[in-house]
Amino acid sequence: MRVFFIGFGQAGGKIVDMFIEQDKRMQTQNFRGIAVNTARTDLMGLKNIELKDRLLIGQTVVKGHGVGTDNVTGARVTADEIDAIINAIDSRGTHDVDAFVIIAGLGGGTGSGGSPVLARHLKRIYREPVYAIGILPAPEEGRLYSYNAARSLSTLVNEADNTFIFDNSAWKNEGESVKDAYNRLNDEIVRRFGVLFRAGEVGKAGIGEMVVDSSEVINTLRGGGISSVGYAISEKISPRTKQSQGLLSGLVRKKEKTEEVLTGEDKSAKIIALVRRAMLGRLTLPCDYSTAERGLVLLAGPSDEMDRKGVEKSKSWVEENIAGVEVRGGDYPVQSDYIAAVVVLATIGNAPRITELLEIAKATKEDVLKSKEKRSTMFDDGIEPLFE
Ligand SMILES: Nc1nc2c(ncn2[C@@H]2O[C@H](COP(=O)(O)OP(=O)(O)O)[C@@H](O)[C@H]2O)c(=O)[nH]1
Ligand SMILES: [Mg+2]
Repeated sequence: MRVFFIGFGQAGGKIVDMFIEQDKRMQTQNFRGIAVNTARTDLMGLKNIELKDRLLIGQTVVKGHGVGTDNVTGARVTADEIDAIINAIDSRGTHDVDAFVIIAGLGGGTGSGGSPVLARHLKRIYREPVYAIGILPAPEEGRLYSYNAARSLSTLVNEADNTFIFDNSAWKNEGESVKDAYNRLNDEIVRRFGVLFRAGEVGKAGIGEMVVDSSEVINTLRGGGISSVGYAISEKISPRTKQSQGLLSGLVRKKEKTEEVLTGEDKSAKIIALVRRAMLGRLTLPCDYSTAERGLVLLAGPSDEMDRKGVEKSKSWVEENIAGVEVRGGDYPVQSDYIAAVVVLATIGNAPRITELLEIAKATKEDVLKSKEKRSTMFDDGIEPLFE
């Protein structure tokens, strides 16, 4: 599909920058993107998004220095300057776009406050679906980040057509700081969602066994709410094996049939194993997959590694394991030495990390209120103030 990315805030901008980089490297034209921020230095740090596609907002309020962790200000300046943001998107072109994807770290200020506001306006203006990829903060970043993320997420889920979650805390290693992990985490994000959002694009490598098109991605995400994504990659497909297979099939025509049957089964088993690994491995948001309403299975790799039966069987396996019965999927060829499998668990019913986040946020809110009360009663003992 063709995706228009909007990177909101620092994390969002960096990740969109990487999607654009991937599109350049792969010489495809599936992705378009802009970055929006209140901090000038964050925009300057980007490499692949063109200068004219980096939009600084809130200048009259924060003078290019960013809103810090104040997501209420982030939301306000976004609402105030929504016309400038929409203009920037329009001038980049939207006529051939299949979906909008807003990306933001939900624990900060600009992306946290701005992305739900932008989602609401995009939905009002365009007919195409508006998705979000929201990044959850790690608890070590402090309670304010969790509080921000909980407020942002509960708003975003109502505005976007579907919200994918990537949980920083589930992905950073023990003992590693979140900041040190950013590059690696962003790489993980771009790989997974790169495969997902390229679904349905016919590249140089030909047409798949079971073609998926963008409407299948869109139908999978129709239920809204929160979704999580699994991913697995095969071992490197050795070019030698490929060559000798080609040679064999050319030389030994009569034997070909039996060999094809064997290779077919091998291929199929390989695909099923890969899809299982994708769903049972670490998800972008760790969650109970059995609560997912819908599923999508995507395979990307060299066309001679693809197998219709393998795709069908892995779809059935996903269907047996999730709550709902709708599992879509297919494959698309890419020139690569690997096969990648993506499983989208759409509209999940339960994720411990979200529950935890909401609890932290509730406690934080109560503490904020209590400390306000304390301040107001402390001087409440009869001393007259200077003025009322
Ligand atoms: N995965 C990832 N998370 C990030 C990155 N940069 C910041 N974050 C996280 O995103 C959240 C918001 O930070 P930031 O994007 O700087 O806020 P904003 O600029 O005010 O929108 C925090 O929880 C950060 O830990 C990044 O490059 N990758
Ligand atoms: Mg920042």
